[in-house]
Amino acid sequence: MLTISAFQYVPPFAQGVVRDLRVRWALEEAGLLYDVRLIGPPDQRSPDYLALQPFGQVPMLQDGDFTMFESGAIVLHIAQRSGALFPREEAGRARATSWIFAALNTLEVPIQQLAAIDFFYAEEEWAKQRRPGAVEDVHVRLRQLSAWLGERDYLDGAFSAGDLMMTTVLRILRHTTMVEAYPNLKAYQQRCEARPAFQKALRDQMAAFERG
Ligand SMILES: N[C@@H](CCC(=O)N[C@@H](CS)C(=O)NCC(=O)O)C(=O)O
Repeated sequence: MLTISAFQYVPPFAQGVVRDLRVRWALEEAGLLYDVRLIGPPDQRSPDYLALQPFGQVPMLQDGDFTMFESGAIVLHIAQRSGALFPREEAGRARATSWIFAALNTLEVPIQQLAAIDFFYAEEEWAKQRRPGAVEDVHVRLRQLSAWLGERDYLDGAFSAGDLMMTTVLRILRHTTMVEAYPNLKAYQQRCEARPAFQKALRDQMAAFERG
């Protein structure tokens, strides 16, 4: 049995980008059924939850008798287990793994820094001064990603866990028009988000917030 953790509620700016979305999407692509453990701030601090996710964050995954944390590790685990998100041949799997890490490490870091400025520190003087540099840092990576993607539909051959992860990272910029500056990236994001598995994952995350 698979169980993931997700938040009972987050403010509107975070709805549809909370990182359990990646895991839900991967599970949907893999055709794996799962339960959801909805948590709130008291759970995040509880010894019980901290034993499963040392940082009190979502998501975590319980897979039978073991538990995992970190969305990248969880998506990789699901991809390895199902085959639905990874190519069959070793070289393709290695490249898809590179794209998962590129999304998390090379793209998400500057994107998250910009998001933190915009959502948490916008009124601070230091944030106003830092923002143009943070925007440029993101553009550097978006330009490079756009150049790599070119006319391709996906980052490396068929849709893979690397595309899944990259799409969820690009979504963090949805409060800006930065992705729109690269028409091939925007089309790529839309192509990936049009997948029924993504749509189901998004609906399911949002449904929890609607229930409150
Ligand atoms: N690197 C972690 C980050 C997880 C993360 O930042 N989760 C957020 C929700 S999207 C969270 O739980 N935030 C609450 C907190 O950090 O206390 C991962 O990818 O799983």
